Amino acid sequence: MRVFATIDHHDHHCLELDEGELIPSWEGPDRADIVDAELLARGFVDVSVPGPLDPALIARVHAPDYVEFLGSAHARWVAAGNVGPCAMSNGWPARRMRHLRPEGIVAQLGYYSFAADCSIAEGTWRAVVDAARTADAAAQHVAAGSRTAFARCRPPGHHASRDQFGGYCYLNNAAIAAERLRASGIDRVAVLDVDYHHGNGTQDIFYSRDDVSFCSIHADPKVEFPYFLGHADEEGISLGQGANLNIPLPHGTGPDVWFAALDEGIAWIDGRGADALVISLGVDTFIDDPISQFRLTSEDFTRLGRRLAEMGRPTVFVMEGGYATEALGTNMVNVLDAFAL
Ligand code: OKP
Ligand code: ZN
Repeated sequence: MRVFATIDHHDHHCLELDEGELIPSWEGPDRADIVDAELLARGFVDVSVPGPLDPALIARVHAPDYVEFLGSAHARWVAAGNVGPCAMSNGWPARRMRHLRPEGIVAQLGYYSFAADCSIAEGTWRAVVDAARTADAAAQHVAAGSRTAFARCRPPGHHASRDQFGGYCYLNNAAIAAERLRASGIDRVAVLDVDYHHGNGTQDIFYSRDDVSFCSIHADPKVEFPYFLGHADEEGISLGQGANLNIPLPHGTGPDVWFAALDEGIAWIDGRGADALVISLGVDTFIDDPISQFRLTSEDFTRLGRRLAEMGRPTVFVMEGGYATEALGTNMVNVLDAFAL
């Protein structure tokens, strides 16, 4: 299996507001290093550096003013005299307030984000660009006729919407991969999101379209981040009506219920008739994940890879979450290894 990766993510280490404290983010540079080490140890040596960023592709997924904001936010934060190392807001447009773009950097950080678990460090934009390039390259590889490819990227992307960051995500790597497949002439694409958290950004980006179907299996937003999207009655709108499937599950969900949900999602995708797949591959469904509440084992990730292979479709894997660092490499590569067989 071809792997696409860069190491230019190392200077992306942010602070997050967690349990009332500002802590180094759970989503740190070690995550990618751990996955890289495991890939190498298990013979995934077909590694490529992705090509340059394609602004036209990014513009199919994200608003131009948002992309411009992300690229300049940290420099503006410093220039405005803010002392903290990571740019973050302290106010957001809530119920009955107006969504007019304000002028200052702190206010704009609120305008362009939906959570305080995610800030912008000096090296964030460079890592974000590389993650997007990586997802694009993996999709191009599959569009050119390969059965599969893995985008080993960080930061993750599935919480990022057209114009808001949050949940450790800035540009939506999976959506970028899906758009590359579409732009390459693949008619029907399905994104299957198996990360523990709902892929609210991906859902939002494709919500009114029928050419990219979206299915997410995740912890119920009533009790889990991102809290405000991911319910079972969100089925898409206008042209996209019926092209969105959410399967929220309770805290404590184990393999029996989780794999039954996966079968339901796969049957739905089969019914939609997808020509290619993008997998938002988070392994934070793992029993020992420090911020999550499902109960999959490392062996279950092998089972997941096998089940995805049975779908028999060209498949782009895009790395999302997974925070149990001791097992992260094993869990992520178990999926890829089982798929590649
Ligand atoms: C990103 B991805 C921990 C709070 C964490 C945000 C989680 C973002 C997950 N106490 N809040 O979907 O893995
Ligand atoms: Zn997650």
